[in-house]
Amino acid sequence: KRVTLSPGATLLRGFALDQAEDILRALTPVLHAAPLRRMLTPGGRQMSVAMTSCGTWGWITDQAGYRYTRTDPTTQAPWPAMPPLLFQLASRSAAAAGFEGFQPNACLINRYEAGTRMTAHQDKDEGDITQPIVSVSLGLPILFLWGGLQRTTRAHPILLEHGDVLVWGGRARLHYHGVKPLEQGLHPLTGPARFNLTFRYVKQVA
Ligand code: MD3
Ligand code: FE
Repeated sequence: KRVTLSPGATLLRGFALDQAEDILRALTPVLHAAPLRRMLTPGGRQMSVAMTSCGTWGWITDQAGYRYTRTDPTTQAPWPAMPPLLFQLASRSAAAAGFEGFQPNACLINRYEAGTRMTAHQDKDEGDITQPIVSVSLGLPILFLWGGLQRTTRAHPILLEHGDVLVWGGRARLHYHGVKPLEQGLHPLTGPARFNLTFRYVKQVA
């Protein structure tokens, strides 16, 4: 089922459901090569979500700021390659939402446990806001908070469940968003956790 949340924002309910186990299997070697870690915000606070990346570019934050890098600062190695299954899922999702030819070169992997949350933010480090972002939710459900173009706009809660895919482009690309703290639970495939994958196209001039 396809739901338009606002111009540019499409929820593809259950789009990744039949591939969920294969996706999680493809993530295992990635998480081995680039372990999940809780990074520091530029303000020096530890993020509550554990993150890592695969693809040409990975997103990091530390006391110097937010940015995309070609190497993982914890291993000094290039980020692990994006598994083709993930690339294809992201590209097919974008096309299903009207964004043909999406070729993500970064996949951010977020792992949530009970109490993990993400405060309202914009995703604007990619250098090309004409490209959409595709998000895939796996495991425990969470309340996603979808705001407006200003931080103060009241956010709408949307329940994101296992297998749901969201595509954000066009006018929705710079909307503020976050998630409520994850509730405790146990999922047959992910145990006490929720994984969120976000696929991006990073355009770097340097
Ligand atoms: C709306 N992740 O990784 S996914 C993030 O559930 C992030 O882990 C959340 O926000 C999560 O940056 C939300 C849905 C999402 C992702 C990117 C967006 C919504 C978006 C970019 C622009 C607008
Ligand atoms: Fe985000």
